[in-house]
Amino acid sequence: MKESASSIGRTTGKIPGEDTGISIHKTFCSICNAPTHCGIDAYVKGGAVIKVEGSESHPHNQGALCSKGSASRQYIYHKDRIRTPLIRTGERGSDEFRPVSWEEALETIAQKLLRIKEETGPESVVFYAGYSKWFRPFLKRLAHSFGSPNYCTESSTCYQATAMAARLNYGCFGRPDLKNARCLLVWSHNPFYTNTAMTRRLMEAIDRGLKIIEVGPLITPMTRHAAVHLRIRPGTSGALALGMANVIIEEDLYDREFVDKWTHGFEEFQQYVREFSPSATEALTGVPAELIVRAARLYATTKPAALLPSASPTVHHTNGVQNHRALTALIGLTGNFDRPGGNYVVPPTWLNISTAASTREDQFKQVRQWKDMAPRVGEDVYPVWCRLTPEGQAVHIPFQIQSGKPYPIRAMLAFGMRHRMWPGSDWMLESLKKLDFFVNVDLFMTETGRFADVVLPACTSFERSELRFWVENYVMWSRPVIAPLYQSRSDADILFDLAGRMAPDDGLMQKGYEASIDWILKPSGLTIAKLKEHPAGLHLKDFQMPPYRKYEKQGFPTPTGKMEFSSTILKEEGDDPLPRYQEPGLSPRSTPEVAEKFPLILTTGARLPMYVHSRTFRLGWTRGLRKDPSADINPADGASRGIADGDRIFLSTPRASLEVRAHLTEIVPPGVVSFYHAWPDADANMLIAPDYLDPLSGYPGFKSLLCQVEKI
Ligand SMILES: Nc1nc2c(c(=O)[nH]1)N[C@H]1C(S)=C(S)[C@@H](COP(=O)(O)OP(=O)(O)OC[C@H]3O[C@@H](n4cnc5c(=O)[nH]c(N)nc54)[C@H](O)[C@@H]3O)O[C@H]1N2
Ligand SMILES: Nc1nc2c(c(=O)[nH]1)N[C@H]1C(S)=C(S)[C@@H](COP(=O)(O)OP(=O)(O)OC[C@H]3O[C@@H](n4cnc5c(=O)[nH]c(N)nc54)[C@H](O)[C@@H]3O)O[C@H]1N2
Ligand SMILES: [Mo]
Repeated sequence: MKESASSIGRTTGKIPGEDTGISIHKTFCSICNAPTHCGIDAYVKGGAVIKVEGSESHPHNQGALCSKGSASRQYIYHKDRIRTPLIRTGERGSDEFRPVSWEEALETIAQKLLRIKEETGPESVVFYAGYSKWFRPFLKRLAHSFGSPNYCTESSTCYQATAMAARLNYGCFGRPDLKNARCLLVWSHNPFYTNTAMTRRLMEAIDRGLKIIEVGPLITPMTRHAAVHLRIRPGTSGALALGMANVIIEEDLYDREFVDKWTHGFEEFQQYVREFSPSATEALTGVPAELIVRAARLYATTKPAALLPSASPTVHHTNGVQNHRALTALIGLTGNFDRPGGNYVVPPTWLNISTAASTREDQFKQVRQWKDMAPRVGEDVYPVWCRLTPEGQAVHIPFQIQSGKPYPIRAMLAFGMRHRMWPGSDWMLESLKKLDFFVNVDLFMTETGRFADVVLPACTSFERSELRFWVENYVMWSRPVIAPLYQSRSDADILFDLAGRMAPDDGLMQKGYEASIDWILKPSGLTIAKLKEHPAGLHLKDFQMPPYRKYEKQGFPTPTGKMEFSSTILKEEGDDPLPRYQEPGLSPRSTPEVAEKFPLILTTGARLPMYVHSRTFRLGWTRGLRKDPSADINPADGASRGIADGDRIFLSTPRASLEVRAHLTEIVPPGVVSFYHAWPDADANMLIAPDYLDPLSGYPGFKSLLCQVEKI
């Protein structure tokens, strides 16, 4: 029934065939994040995409497609696409550019960057990638071949701090083994909005009896499936995790054998968590003590149990890394590390996506050792970050541009730099203006691009070839379904062309894009030639997944060879080795004097289903779903301020004030305001100071500060 209903719906009007001139090409959408990209069937006629559909043959999305992917045609054919390479002729920001040839643009970039390298050293040039991941290995390779340690990315605010916390505890990290888990502790993650294709497997697991514990201040589509929802005050994840550990240890529900044999620093940890009795934890987090106890028991006694954290909400706080260490400590405490149904360690294959196949991505990227280059941006301020994260700390770029210390930063070759994503976004922009030379490569002319000296047009995933793996043990080498629009080119082509001009000694990059991919793929036995025989993608059926409990043979890749409740690295660096809880920098408890004027807690950037950062605001279909910048406010907080739903309000912090609309909703708890971060006409990051950061990772406190709302 279902089959035929959907196929009738699917064939009306646009039927592939010789008579209609329509053909179907397999590709994938890359509007959101690499691990969650969906397979697409693109209907092409006369060199144009006339329709897109979720690919039923693709194991990741199995035919489904979200609101963003469905708007792919509006994305590809948007009028704001940059059409030619551009060189600035007017003042920075004036939007006066002259169209130039690729040859002129690339030669200008190469000459200018080589001159800067000669004058002040290769480290004066930063190589930067925004949210896009697919070309990053080539960008990092180019930076290192050029001699600069300063490969920096948007991951200076996303994911890497969670990886850092897990590395401090375990030396590595494991993904939830959903297939075998009986309990899932979902900590600040809303896959229904942010990882939609995964939710089918989640719902199947729930139907099989999987028990869900949800942690997070907001009500999400997950909440109604959760056995327990712990609605914390933003910024108190660490305290909650320590409170759960308290119950698990006091009630003797922890895995004694694992803890005795495989952990370091348990006594100190045990001593410390005594402070976090259920009632003390309730006072800090706002979660009723009885629910904390219930969740701790459920997680510790339902075996096996897995933790599903997110890439960012637990670390977008001034206490982020220690927060995240506290919650990942629960995995070891309950003996769920690298076990079936727990958190399973599978090394990444490509672009941080783990499958059964292995590649040489790391060797390809890190072509020069850190010790053979100047220190990275931020290395003096964030040494732990730099020990554990193979890139610079980009949040420090504006500080170093402004101070010139320890050495000047004079140029940036950026792919998708958007200053609005950084805390104190005006400070990032002011600093970029001080560069001698700034190049930005993007699909669209952006606010940041207007300040660049050279702007280059990149193309979409429909117009290029790329290598992509999926966790379902699936791989694809995509082929362009249409030629690049206007004069746009793929980022990889741009990078390999620049390598020819700027890194002539890099023999592998000189051989080109496909030769480099074949080199990277070598350990897997795959080649581009073989992948081309499978244009819809290839199942890695004959590949072996790694065994569980690898630590029993190899130990943990930490300094002690054990899971560390007390971190050797943090101790060496003079930081607190325990996952100690600290209040957010701005909170009713830490700064009561600020809270008098700004009594509400502000969390920025909780995701909306139809927007991905700045990407889909331009598209009529997605924009129509939520038109105006609006702050989610609990009806009680609206009522006490005389604010009705839809009213114009000021959303203010001690740093700035924005005019937005009130969206009264029970999704946010009383006392909390939630505001999306990337509205083109109301920039959340103006509200946040550029130095409101976690001292260990440098991550911004995007998700816990203080604010007030007021009717205009
Ligand atoms: N549609 C869409 N999908 C996306 C993105 C997007 O912009 N749009 N962005 C992608 C990116 S880059 C990322 S990093 C991921 C993020 O993906 P998610 O983490 O899934 O998304 P969020 O909505 O940021 O946060 C999830 C939950 O965290 C909780 N939360 C909010 N504030 C706090 C807090 O202060 N403390 C704690 N502990 N929890 C809090 C809320 O309850 C919220 O529902 O999504 C990716 N997917
Ligand atoms: N206040 C607040 N700020 C936040 C967050 C928050 O929660 N709150 N979240 C943070 C997080 S987790 C993240 S990941 C960042 C994301 O922040 P950004 O990196 O700014 O994310 P995007 O807007 O998706 O992408 C940046 C640019 O890349 C361009 N682009 C898209 N595809 C391509 C491509 O294939 N090639 C090239 N060259 N360019 C392309 C886009 O058009 C866009 O202009 O924001 C961070 N900032
Ligand atoms: Mo992110």
